[in-house]
Amino acid sequence: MAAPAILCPHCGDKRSIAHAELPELEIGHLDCDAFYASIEKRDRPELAHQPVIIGGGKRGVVSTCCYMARKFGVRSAMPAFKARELCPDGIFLPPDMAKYQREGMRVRDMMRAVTPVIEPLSIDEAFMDLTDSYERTGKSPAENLVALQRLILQEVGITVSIGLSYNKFLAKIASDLNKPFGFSLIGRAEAVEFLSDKPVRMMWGVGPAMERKLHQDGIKTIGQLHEIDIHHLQGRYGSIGKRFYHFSRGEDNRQVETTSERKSLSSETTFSDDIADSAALGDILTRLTGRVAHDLERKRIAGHTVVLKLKTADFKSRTRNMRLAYPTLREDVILQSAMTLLHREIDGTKFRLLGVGVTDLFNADAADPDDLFAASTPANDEVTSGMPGNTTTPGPLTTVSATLIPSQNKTGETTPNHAVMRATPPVTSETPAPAPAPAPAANRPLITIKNDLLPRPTTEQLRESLTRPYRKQVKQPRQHKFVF
Ligand code: DCP
Ligand code: MG
Repeated sequence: MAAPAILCPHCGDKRSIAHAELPELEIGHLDCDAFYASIEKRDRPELAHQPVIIGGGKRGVVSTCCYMARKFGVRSAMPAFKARELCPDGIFLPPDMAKYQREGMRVRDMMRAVTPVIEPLSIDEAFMDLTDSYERTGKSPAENLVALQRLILQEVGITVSIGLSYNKFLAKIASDLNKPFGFSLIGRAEAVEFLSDKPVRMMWGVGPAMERKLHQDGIKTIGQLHEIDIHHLQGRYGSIGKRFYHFSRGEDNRQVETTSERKSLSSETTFSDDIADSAALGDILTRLTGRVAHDLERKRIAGHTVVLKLKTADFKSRTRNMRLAYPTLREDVILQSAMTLLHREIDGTKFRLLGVGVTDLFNADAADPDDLFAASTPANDEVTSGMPGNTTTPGPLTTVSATLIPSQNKTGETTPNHAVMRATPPVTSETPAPAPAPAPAANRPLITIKNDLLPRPTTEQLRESLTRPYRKQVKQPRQHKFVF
């Protein structure tokens, strides 16, 4: 079965695709071609036949370039001076991020019209799950994708490349096989052979460090991994070793996860000049954290883990996490954790990007239990929780006996709750306190806890309280065969 033939906008050739498994391939990956450059060329038809290079401004790095410029050897992330040497007649343009965001969203909306199950990976690419293609549209996934490719060309005025396969790993590889304006398929029948001579770097999760390690072990192709026992791969490379085993067999059971399942919320900024100074970075972090907290409040969600993201002047990414004792949407708590993470990274290195966010999301109702922030009441003067000041309206109170674990850091100072979970876990139903010898009743410390918060919810209960949009969508795999 062949998809409808369409004309290539570059050479005018008729294009057609055929594959024995075509009706069964249901996972698509779409990636816009030379995205920023294509948008600029669209908007300036006089540049249609010129090599266009985006970037190379103050920072001096190429963001991307059109395929014509690539013929001269110009590439993304290349220093601008090198791009100028390779392509002296190239047209260098500054990026217009707002425009690219807008156009990226247009493409995304068009994808969503084909299937609601899309998983964006970046501004110009996304996975699409077309499992319900026949039921929804009466057409095969391939037919719908070819129509989408043509529609994006007509409506947005840029070309995109599409890969279609039976899983995400292969769909993403396929979309890159025949750029620009490509449409490639990888079926079950040829997957293993196709992968056999491909470089290990092609595998999802293999960056420069893992590639080096594999090369040192004499493994250059995915086919070589196919020959190695799973236990050996796991022993040598850890959990990713298991993935190598499956990838080399063309196997990948990751689902296309829709955007309705928000996984994190963050804010980041790229500086116009690289920064190493601790105070300057701290100021920026404070501002970004304010934005994150504001968004959390607006969306009524809370994060259990604070994430700090840095990119060094030479483009090395550093991501640092701190798991909190409880989900929070409090700006001060997020900031304190993020600052701790930031200060560990300050060593004179110059950074070009700083970001902060939270992940491991919960409904705000499950966040920041009031007792952690409740001040002692006049009736319970002996109560000390070691927590910062009261932020809640006092409700009906009950007093319970409890063993108080003072929250102290290494220097003996009392510290706020969230950032010290590993060192000194607070009393929870999941982390029962060790039972020291009982203190005399008169000296026994008390914790004041709001009545309606007892007993403390378990992690499972907290998770259960997630609102629907943030809960992982479990897709039922489509049945291909029936047993009678
Ligand atoms: N980008 C960037 N810096 C990089 C890589 C990419 O600013 N080092 C930006 C510019 C790209 C956009 O992200 O247009 C999308 O990235 P892609 O990797 O998809 O690259 P292109 O779409 O430009 O080209 P391709 O046709 O190879 O997808
Ligand atoms: Mg692209």
